[in-house]
Amino acid sequence: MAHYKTAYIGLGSNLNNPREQINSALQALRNLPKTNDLCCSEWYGSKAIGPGDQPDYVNAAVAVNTQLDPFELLYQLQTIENAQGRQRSIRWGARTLDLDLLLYDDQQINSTELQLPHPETINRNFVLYPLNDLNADLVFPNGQTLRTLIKQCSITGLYQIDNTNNSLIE
Ligand code: ROI
Repeated sequence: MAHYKTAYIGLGSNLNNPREQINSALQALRNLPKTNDLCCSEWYGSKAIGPGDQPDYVNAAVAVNTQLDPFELLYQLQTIENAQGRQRSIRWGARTLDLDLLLYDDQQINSTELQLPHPETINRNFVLYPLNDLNADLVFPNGQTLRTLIKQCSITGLYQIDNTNNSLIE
C-alpha cells in the first residue's frame, strides 16, 4: 500500500467570474488521480497584492490526501490552471486561476520549479486564514506554528464571502 501524504493548496482568482473559476477548480481537484478527502476552507475576498488597479481576488485553500509526489501534484495543478485559461504574462498580474502548492507533508524543497513550503505563505493573510480554517494546529516543517504566523499578520483587505453557488439558484 502506497502512503498518502497531506498537501495544502491555495486557490486564487480575480478574472472571468472568480467564483466560477474557484468552483470549477474544486471540481477538477476532486477528480485528481491518486488523491482523496478534499476539504475546502471558507472563501475570502481579498484586495489584490500586485501592480495596477486589479479587481479583488477570491481566495480559498484545500487540504487533500495524495499518493502523487510533490512534482506530480505540481504538474497536475499547472494542467488545471492552463485548462482554465491561465495566461502567464505580467508578474503578479491579474489571473483567472492560481493554484499554489503551499505545503506537502513536512517536506522542504528548494528547486527552481518548486519551493516548499510556498515562500509567500507566511506573509499573506489570504493564505494563512484559509489554512487556519482547515487546520488551526498546523505546524510548518521549520517548527513555526500557524497560530503565531496569524498573530503576526494583518487582516487588512481580507473579508469572508458566501461560498454558495448562486448560479444554481435563479
Ligand atoms: N493578491 C490577492 N489578494 N490574492 C491572490 O491570490 C494573489 N495572488 C497573486 C498576486 C498577484 C501576488 N496577488 C494576489 O499571485
